[in-house]
Amino acid sequence: MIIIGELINSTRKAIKRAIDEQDVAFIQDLAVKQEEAGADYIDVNAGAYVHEEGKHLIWLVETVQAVVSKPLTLDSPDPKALEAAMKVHKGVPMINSISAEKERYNQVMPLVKESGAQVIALCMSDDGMPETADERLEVAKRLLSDLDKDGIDLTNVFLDPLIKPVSVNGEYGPQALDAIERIAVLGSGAHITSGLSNISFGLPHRALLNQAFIVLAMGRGMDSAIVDPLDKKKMSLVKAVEVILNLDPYAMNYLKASRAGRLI
Ligand code: THG
Repeated sequence: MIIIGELINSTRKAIKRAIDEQDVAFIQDLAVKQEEAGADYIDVNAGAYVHEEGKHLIWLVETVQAVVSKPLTLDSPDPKALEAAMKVHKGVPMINSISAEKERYNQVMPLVKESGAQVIALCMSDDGMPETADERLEVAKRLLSDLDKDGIDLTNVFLDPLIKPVSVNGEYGPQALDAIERIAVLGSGAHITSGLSNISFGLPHRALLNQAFIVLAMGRGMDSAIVDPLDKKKMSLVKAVEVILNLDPYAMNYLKASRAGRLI
């Protein structure tokens, strides 16, 4: 599993405060903790600042990269903010995100192409947010075809089926899982990721629902997730599922995590 640590997101109150007060130590502590917990990428999001998103995203990139070696996931729908953040990012980042919306696709595509960055592609088009697995699959196929035509190596692409809360509609769980499986069996070479904590929005014991969902989604072919990596139970379940799906030959990683006292 490719884990993208989600915690440095300005929609969270603590992060908004830290950005407002330019609290370097707070952001850096959270970055280091996520890397130590096993995050492969650290997501940074300054979306709470409508007019100054680029400026704050640059600050987040510089602040986080001063203390971690893992690449960052630049989380913004705004091509200008992405471009500004990419200029200061050391090494190749992941872009979060492109979509099948015409304007966004055309504006973000050159950034992906020129940089060779990895990119999250949202299963969303100008027709809006997809409801059913069928709709997600159609958008996913179109994205794969367009990205391929534009010369993007599909192994650098992370399709995001867009997870919606089961508290809003009971069918959103099954529909998301079906979409994951049907995208996985296309065998395109692209990864599948999602901001899976959306699944539990509006219900108590959210961590429990997120844990259940990540196990089910891995079983259907999801190989990446945008999550809170400080949740030890979830990270332990990921390691256990990797053994069961034979994604961790000879349980090497599992045994290593066990010896290091990281499993619960
Ligand atoms: N897909 C992609 N990117 C994404 C998302 C996605 N980026 C943003 C989001 N969804 C994933 N990241 C987060 C980050 C933090 C939280 C949830 C998702 C979070 N939320 C608390 C809540 O909703 O209750 C906020 C509470 C607080 O203030 O701390 O922590 O789907 N490609």
